[in-house]
Amino acid sequence: MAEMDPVAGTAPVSDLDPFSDDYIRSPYPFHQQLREAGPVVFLDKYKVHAVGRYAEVRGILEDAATFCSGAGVGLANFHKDPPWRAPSMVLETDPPDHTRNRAVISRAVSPAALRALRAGFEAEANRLVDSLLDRDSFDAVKDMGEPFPLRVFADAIGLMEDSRQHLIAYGNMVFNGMGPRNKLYDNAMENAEEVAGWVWNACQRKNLSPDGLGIRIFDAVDAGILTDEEGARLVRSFLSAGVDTTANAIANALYCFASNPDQWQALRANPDLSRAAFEEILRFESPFQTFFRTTTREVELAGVTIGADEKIMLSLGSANRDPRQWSEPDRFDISRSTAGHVGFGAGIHGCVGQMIARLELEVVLRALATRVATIEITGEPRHLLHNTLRGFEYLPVRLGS
Ligand code: OVM
Repeated sequence: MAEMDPVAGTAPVSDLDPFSDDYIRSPYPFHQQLREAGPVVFLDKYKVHAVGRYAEVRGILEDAATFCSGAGVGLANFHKDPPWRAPSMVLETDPPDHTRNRAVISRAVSPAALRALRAGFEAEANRLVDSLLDRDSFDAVKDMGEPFPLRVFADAIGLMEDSRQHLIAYGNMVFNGMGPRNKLYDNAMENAEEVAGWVWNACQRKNLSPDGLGIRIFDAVDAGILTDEEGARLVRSFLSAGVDTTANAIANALYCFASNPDQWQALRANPDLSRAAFEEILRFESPFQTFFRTTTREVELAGVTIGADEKIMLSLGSANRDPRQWSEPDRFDISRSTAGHVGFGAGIHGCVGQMIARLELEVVLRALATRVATIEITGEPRHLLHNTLRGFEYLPVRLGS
């Protein structure tokens, strides 16, 4: 226990560092320490509170009036430190603006719009898996996780073709930018101007295909609900949130199945479990590990008083493996009930693109389950060192027919 800090209040003070290399590479033992230290702890290194138990994580996500997003959902408090980019109009806003803006996105990703995408997503998943099948070895990240959303998701949005690789760099900026100003933050921002410039250009109405989802945002501009700049900034949310997340989910999926061959055989035997399997992948290896909220007033949480305008770190990855909520949480089991996992968040900010993510992962898992007998890791994987996302930098695998 470190010395009492005035901001800590009565919370146990912890020297855990969720942004250290050790923690990032292997977070689960640290999650356990976080949960065992108490329902609310104070991270001495960053001077913020943190929650790792399911009940408090979920409770905070569902109380957006007390735990707001408008001051940013990373470590930085926008009230004190101005953000590196114009704030997101959904992620980093509160009602009533959030409600209005989210409705515009929801309309663009309607069930009918998504139904129209399925056949194309399936064809690309089948083509990709066929091209990788029986290769000696390939990189699940660079050869599968990244190319799939860069093709199908970017096409669905109606994005221009050239230089789409910038989306990976941009996702890195957005998600590493939610952490402290460490080396991961600085490395991600290295090429910030060029990458953010490309993305901003890609979000403009004149550069979006007339038959994609992105241009639908501009219907709200035509209706006088948003300005042109706001329309582009909402399209930017698609590009920020929709690529790195699914890219990491695909690599994490291959890792989960390669290291649990019995579960792979269960999916092969019943490919209709693909959708359920994705939920278990999200619970077990959540691409989205941490999020912050900011208190709108002094609040008492699980007996700890937290001051107004203070940041709280929510460990989604830890909540998804809290033994208070899940039986045998460290077992990957595609037949378990995953209802209530927080891999997509929860409450008013719950992932607005989750049906697109589910569609992408379902077709990928189905393409694999109907073609691939064995998934093997063929070399030493390297976990991604990243302030927010969990995934791989390098994951060599072989798919056997
Ligand atoms: C956004 C945004 C960025 C990153 C993540 C996200 C998970 C949204 O720009 O709105 O949602």
